[in-house]
Amino acid sequence: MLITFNDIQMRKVTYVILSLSIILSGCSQRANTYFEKELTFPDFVTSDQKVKLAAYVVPNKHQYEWQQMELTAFIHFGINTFTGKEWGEGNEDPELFNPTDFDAEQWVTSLQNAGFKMIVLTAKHHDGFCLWPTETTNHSVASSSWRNGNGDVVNEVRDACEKYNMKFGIYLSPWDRNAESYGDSPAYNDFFVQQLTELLTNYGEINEIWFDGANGEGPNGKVQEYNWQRFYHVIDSLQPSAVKAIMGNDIRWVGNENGLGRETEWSVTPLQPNISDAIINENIRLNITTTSEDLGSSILIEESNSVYWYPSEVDVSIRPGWFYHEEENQQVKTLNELVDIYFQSVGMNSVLLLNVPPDKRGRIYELDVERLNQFGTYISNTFSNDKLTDGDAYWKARSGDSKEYNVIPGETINTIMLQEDILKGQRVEKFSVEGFINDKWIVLTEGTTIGYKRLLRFPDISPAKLRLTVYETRDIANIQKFGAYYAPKL
Ligand code: FUL
Repeated sequence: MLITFNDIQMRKVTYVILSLSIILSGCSQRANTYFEKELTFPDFVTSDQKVKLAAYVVPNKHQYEWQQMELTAFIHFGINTFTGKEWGEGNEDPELFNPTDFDAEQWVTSLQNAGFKMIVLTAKHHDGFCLWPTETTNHSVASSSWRNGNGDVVNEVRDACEKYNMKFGIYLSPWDRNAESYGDSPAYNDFFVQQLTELLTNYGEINEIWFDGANGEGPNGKVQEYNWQRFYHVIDSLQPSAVKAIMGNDIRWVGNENGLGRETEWSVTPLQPNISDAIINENIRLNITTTSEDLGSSILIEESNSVYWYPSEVDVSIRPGWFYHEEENQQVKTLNELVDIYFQSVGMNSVLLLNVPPDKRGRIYELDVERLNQFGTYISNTFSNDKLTDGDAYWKARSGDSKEYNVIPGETINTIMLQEDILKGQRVEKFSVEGFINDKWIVLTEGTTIGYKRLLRFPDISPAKLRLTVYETRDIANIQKFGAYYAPKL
């Protein structure tokens, strides 16, 4: 049978309209009525109905796999490691790049021991120096004497990740202070596409591509206009399972670099990265940016024309800078700070992207390794010890519903974990957790959104039972996990 493009489009539209009517009529037949990654509201839906429909927007497979990693690591390494700068000028001598004891396996094993599942490497930062022997420029490792000019950092990190079964991602800075063509938009876009193509073709599977938003002037004073649609197309064709982050439309920047998620963090939002005039105008109309406090409330959704599954990633460095600086050796974040960051990122419906920059040897500095170890041990000890006997039972809740859970007799708790089954959408808007003590229910903690994971801490207590109440939910809430733990004081 010959199926034309129009037939396919027509079927898609019919399918969406059918799905919409099933959801809106409250029909019990809910299978296949989810909208993967995006939904544009048809004209006929009311404001209230938009919020209900937003509850049926779900992650695509790659976004879901990314979310489940929870802990991912950033590696900032490059010419800045050797000059002590955070933003290189682009005119640095490649000879400066000379790690004396480069060991990518040490990076991977240190991070893996601490529970991290992926490494995102700065293949090129704003200074334009490439960590792989690119054909696009001489400003790369090939012009250094490291490994006699035959070195390839990207390849060594890739191999180490493969050996230890760690996922691998790439940071490729669009802003390039070395490239002569920067600011000459079509020429630089070609150059950038070639770099992207090399990275996405020669290094096996790439799981995340990170485009930051920094966009300075070119050497000629011109500002570059990036062809984002083209970059997306290259990625989607060469690495279809990679998620595109920050200026990409799969993963959203949380909006700060302090390791702090939002108290109310919706993965479904009308926000999209500013990659076209239409998107820029829509973000302006809705008055939203990556740093807005409200990116997903009902009020905002009611005003929107489309919503997207666009979940938050919290990027923060274990040190003050993104690159290694010897003078910051005493400022490696404490275990206490790292644990707070964990609760404020993974525990607030986000993925943590923790930067751990290798030193001039090309190794992660001893103190950073020790901190990673302490962090990994603390998190795994705390969360491998669930104090509830029945928290894994799947629970479907309507607004106002409560459910009781049993605590192992005599156990003390101070931490709660909640998870929604996000394959059925993010829905809970308000909940509380009570403990049954001395024949009375007392409120231990309360919150707004849950999403993939929500962690809450409160003072030590030894209740016999817990009660979870879902006060408000956009549709039936699918609670996949309710856990109670004891997190030791630090
Ligand atoms: C920003 C960059 O300007 C910083 O140097 C760093 O790489 C951070 C993660 O992204 O946009």
